[in-house]
Amino acid sequence: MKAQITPIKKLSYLVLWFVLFSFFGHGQKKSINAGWQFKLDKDASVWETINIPHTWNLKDAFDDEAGYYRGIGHYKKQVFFAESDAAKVHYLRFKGVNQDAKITVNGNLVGTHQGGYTAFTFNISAFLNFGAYNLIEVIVDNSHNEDIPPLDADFTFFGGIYRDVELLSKPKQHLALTDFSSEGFYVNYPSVSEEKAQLEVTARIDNFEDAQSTSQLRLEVLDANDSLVLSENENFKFTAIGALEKSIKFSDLKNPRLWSPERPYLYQLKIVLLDDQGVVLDRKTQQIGFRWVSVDASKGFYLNGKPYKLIGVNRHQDYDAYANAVPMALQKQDIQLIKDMGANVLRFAHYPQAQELYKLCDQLGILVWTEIPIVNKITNTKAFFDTALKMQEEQIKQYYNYPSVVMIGYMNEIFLRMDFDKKTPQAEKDQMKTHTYDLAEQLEKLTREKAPHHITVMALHYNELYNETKIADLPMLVGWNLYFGWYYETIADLGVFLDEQHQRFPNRPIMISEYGPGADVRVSAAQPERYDYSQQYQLKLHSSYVEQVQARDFVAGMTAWNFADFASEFRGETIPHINQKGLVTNNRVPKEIYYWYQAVLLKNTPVVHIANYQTDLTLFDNAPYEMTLFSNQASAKLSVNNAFFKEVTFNAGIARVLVPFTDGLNTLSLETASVIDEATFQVRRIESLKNEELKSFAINIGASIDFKDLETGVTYLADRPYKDGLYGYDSQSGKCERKLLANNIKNSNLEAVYQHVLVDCSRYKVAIPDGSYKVTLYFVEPQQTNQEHVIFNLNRQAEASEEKEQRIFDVLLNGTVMVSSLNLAKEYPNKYGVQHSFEIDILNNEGLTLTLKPLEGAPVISGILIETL
Ligand code: GCB
Repeated sequence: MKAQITPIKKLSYLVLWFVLFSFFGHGQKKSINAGWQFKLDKDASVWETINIPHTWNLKDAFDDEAGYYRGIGHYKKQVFFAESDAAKVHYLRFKGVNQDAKITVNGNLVGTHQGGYTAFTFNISAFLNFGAYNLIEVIVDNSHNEDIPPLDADFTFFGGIYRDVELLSKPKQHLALTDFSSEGFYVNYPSVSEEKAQLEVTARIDNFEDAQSTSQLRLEVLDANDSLVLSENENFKFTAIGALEKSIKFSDLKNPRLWSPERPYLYQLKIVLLDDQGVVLDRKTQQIGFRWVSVDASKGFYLNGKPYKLIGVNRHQDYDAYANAVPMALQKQDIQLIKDMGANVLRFAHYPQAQELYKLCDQLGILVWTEIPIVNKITNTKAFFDTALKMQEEQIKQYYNYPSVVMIGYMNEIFLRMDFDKKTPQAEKDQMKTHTYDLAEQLEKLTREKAPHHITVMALHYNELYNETKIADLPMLVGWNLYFGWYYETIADLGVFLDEQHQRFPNRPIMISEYGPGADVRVSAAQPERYDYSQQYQLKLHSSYVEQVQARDFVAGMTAWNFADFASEFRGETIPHINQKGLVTNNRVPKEIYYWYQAVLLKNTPVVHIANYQTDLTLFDNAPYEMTLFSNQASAKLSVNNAFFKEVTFNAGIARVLVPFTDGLNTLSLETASVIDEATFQVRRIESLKNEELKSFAINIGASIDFKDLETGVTYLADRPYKDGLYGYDSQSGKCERKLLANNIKNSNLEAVYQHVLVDCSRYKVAIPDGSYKVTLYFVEPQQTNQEHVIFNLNRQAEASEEKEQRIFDVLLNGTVMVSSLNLAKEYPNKYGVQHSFEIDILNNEGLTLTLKPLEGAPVISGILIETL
């Protein structure tokens, strides 16, 4: 049966499908997620009932203590099998268990699996009792294991059975389930063009029947209207127990509708396995898409024969209150958010993620880079190499059929640890380079062999080691993870680096696989600068990166780090244990940058957005205030307090407008003929504190950022030198240096206040009017650290310094000693956020003067909160 089908034939086909699918049992798949018993190894005997997805690190990966439980957890469950099930073959499929799993059924070892991000399937038939309950036990271990990647990485290795568990029951002959836990068939597109597409399916069939029998594979391709466009039948004979592989070539499909992010046209492939009586033994449905991709060192990425700039994001799988055990509906929402942002590419980093998401990428039109988690370093053992290779084959076979998947990777920044390792002798490092190259070469070879129509990729960090070892020459496309203007150098140095690489390696296709600064929705900066976590700096960096990439045809594209803030237990940023480089927060609230991407990437949906960095604005003069607006339109109308203000024009999605705010509530609206965005701002204009009724006034001493504590509603304003009538440090009273700490502060959610310190400044003035106040001062000892030295944290040099100076000072308010001989290091052994509160009457128009009188070393302070009593 070939491509051309008449309407009558079509009808009879539909009837046949209906008959085949409705009347014959062809096996069953059900998830067995509910009601497992669980206990941690360390908590002796108490079993708790849980549902899967599950992780045991939900709390301890986010608490004040450094580290989280990495050890063994036990799961068990009873499952009933009827007498009639004895005729079938039964499999357990685990879609994700982090990271080492041992499965037993009725006390018998079924198998083990290493690696937390790929599925695995075991045939459990031999261990089952029919007409009875059967005990399934899983021992899971997320301890560090030198033989299982990842060894080390900037994300939390949550332990547990965190993806679905399925029970599959099949007739004796069925599409293989244990070929690296794939679906038992592989879809290839040997050649695709606008005129015609070739399609080939390789199916692997397992036979558990010890007899000769004839079978048939029936394959059909339906278009999006369910019309049959291709079909093939293949008869074959089983001769013995075992696996059989069949490759089925379809006749060419004329004028295929092509798949692309703009038009993700999908066909359905149906595969049915029948016995000689025509009884259905097994069936599968797979969405397929015809497209072809390539990369070129000077022209970048090509999709369906046309140059195509990839712009999108990376994604980690964890989510706020769920850690890595995230309901599927929420995960799918992520992919929709990524699409709605205008992204055309998604890098699932640093590990394969839930298969449902790849399917959604097929449907929504998002090109995918998938990779296995060999991150930062390797171990030179046979066990590590074997696990890595097996993991890659699992990834390839499990994710092979998604048309969205075009790039397959296997290493991320593999020389990062070596780069920061100052101890290991050079000779040893050189050997490690050779071993690492060796593993990369094996993985590259395996990938090209098993996935001959995909693009192989690898992500590198900013270091010459990749060029020097030539490891960067192995993959077909190199991704550079570049943090110019964040960890090092300036934003503009990105282009310099890209040009230099292109000049030195003119035949190597490259893209930017990661970039981005940390940002916090509570932080706002009038003068954004690196490390300040302001949303303004995030815009500055991202917008420049996009511009620099767009100006260079040879750069295939870019994927922002990261779609969402994600868990990294050892990090100490303004939100403890979180890497804050997301375009949305860890519970998926879009940061302003998300809307900017919409404004530059969305072509057909009009976008207008008023950047809402801060909704409470404290202004210290009468000048208009600069607002940032986003749109993908040429211009839009801005109204202030319901009156037309001006027509604004946009450049690269951005307009900056000076807005004359009035005191109190202000409403802005930005509109075009078809869309409108509105935002309200509470404005407090203070020209002299002396004239104000200050209910509360807070200062982020030593900081250039405003920080709004969302729990109390208090905004800690950026620091400044003292000016009559206002507040600030007296720059004559010492060096008055601003310093930034990179560490978690215990017992506080005010990291963005504590982490900024003003060092060596003895006098601080706040010109508050007469009255009775409660004054709270915030201190932290900058020399204390809670955690071991972390290479990803900022200011690593400063924090690594071993020299500790003694620091003792008196604290005075308007000349009265409130704390004498404050020695933070002595009183607070860890990095505690320390608050001291006092009540004080201000009289005679004297305002408030805070004196930090040094007794030994330089005094420090982080903030002040003044509240009217
Ligand atoms: C990188 C890593 C990624 C980190 C990121 C960062 O280059 O590939 O895992 O999370 O940098 O934020 O430092």
